Amino acid sequence: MRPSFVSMLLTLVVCTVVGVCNGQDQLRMKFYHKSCPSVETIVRDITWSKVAASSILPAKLLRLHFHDCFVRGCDASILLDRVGTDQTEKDARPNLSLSGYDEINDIKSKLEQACPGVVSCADILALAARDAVSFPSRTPLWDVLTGRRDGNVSLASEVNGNIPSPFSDFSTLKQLFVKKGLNVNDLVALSGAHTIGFAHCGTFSRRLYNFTGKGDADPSLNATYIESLKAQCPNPANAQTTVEMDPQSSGSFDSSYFNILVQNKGLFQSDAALLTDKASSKTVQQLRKPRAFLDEFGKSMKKMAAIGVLTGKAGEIRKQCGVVN
Ligand code: HEM
Ligand SMILES: *[C@@H]1O[C@H](CO)[C@@H](O)[C@H](O)[C@H]1NC(C)=O
Ligand SMILES: *[C@@H]1O[C@H](CO)[C@@H](O)[C@H](O)[C@H]1NC(C)=O
Ligand SMILES: *[C@@H]1O[C@H](CO)[C@@H](O)[C@H](O)[C@H]1NC(C)=O
Ligand SMILES: CC(=O)N[C@H]1CO[C@H](CO)[C@@H](O)[C@@H]1O
Repeated sequence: MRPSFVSMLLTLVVCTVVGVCNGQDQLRMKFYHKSCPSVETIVRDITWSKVAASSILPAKLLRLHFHDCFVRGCDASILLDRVGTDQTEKDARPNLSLSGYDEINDIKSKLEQACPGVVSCADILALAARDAVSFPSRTPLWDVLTGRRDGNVSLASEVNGNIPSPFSDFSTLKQLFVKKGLNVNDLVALSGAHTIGFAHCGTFSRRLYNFTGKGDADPSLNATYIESLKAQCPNPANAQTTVEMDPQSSGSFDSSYFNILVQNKGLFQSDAALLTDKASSKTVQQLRKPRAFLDEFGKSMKKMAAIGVLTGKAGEIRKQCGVVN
C-alpha cells in the first residue's frame, strides 16, 4: 500500500509542478468525455464501415498500432511523413508492408470537423486498432484508455533494434518485449495477432529453401506445411507475393494461431521460437482456448497501448497525422 501511495503522490506533484507526467498512469476511460464526447462513436463507425469494405484492413491497423508503440512509445510517430531528406519510421525497412495510413487520416479529418485540435493521432491509432478487430461481432475485445498526445520526432534509425525481426530467436524477442515493460505472457499473447493478416514470402522463405545455407529446410517447420508454402512462394519468389499467416482462418480473430503453432506451423522463426522456452510454450498451450486467448490478448494490448505515452502537457495534438504542427 505504502509505496504505491507515495509513488502516486510523487506522480501527482511532478505532474502538476513540472508538467511532465508518468504517462501510463494518466490514461483513462472516456478522456474526451467533455472535449469530444462522440470520439469513440466516430472512430468506431468509420473503422467498421472501412473494414466492412476491406477484410484485410484489421490486420493493417493492428500492426500499425504495434509498430507505433514499439518505437518511441504510442505517440503516432509511425504516422509522420519525412520532411526533406530526414527519413522517418515509415521509411525504414519493415515499413514496406505497413498500411492503413489513409484510413487513419480519414478518421482524423472527421474528428477535426467534430472537435478541432482535440483528439490525438496516437489515440486514434489505439481506438481504430481495437475497433477493426472487433468486427463483425461488434463487441469491443478490450477497453482502450485515452489521453495520449502526439510526439514530434520520428526517426527511421530507431526502428531496427525496437521492432522485432521475423528471424528473432526467443531470447531476442523476450529482451525486446521486456525493454518495453512487457513479459513473456504478453509476448505470447500479442504474437497471437498473427491469427489475421498476410506476410511476404521473403519473411520466411529461408525456412523453406536454405535454412542453414545448405539448401535445407527448417526442421522445426511442419513438412506438410513446407510443401504448401513452397507452392505459394517459389524460389526466388516474387517480392510482392504474400501468404496468409493463419491458413485455417486468416480472416477471423481467434485462437487458431496457437492451434497451428503447436502443429509446427508458425510461419516465422519468431513464431516457432515461442515453443522453444518452457514458460512460453506453456502459455501457448493455454491460449489455444478461445476465451483465454481473447482475454489475455486484450490485457496485453492495454499494456502495449500504454508504452511510453505522452500525456498532460507533453507532446501536442497534431492537426494532421502526417506532420507536426
Ligand atoms: C513478436 C514479434 C513479432 C514479429 C517478429 C512480427 C513480425 C511480423 C512480420 C515479419 C509480418 C509480415 C509483414 C509482411 O511481410 O507484410 C507481420 C505481420 C503482422 N503482424 Fe507481426 N510481428 C510481431 C508481433 C506482432 C504484434 C505484437 C502484433 C500486434 C499486436 C503484430 C501484428 C501483425 C499483423 C496484424 C500482421 C499482418 C499484417 C498484414 O496483414 O498486413 N505482430 N509481423
Ligand atoms: C544458400 O545459401 C548459401 C550460403 O548463404 C548460398 O551460397 C547459396 O547460394 C544459397 N542457395 C540458394 C539456392 O539460395
Ligand atoms: C503437420 O501438419 C499435419 C496437418 O497438416 C498434422 O497432422 C501433423 O501432426 C503436423 N506435424 C507435426 C510434427 O506437428
Ligand atoms: C517537440 O516537442 C517538444 C515538447 O514536447 C518541444 O520542446 C520541441 O521543441 C519540439 N521539437 C520540434 C522539432 O518541434
Ligand atoms: C510507404 C512508404 O513510406 N514506403 C517507403 C518505405 O521505405 C522505403 C525505403 O526503405 C521507401 O522506398 C518506401 O517509399
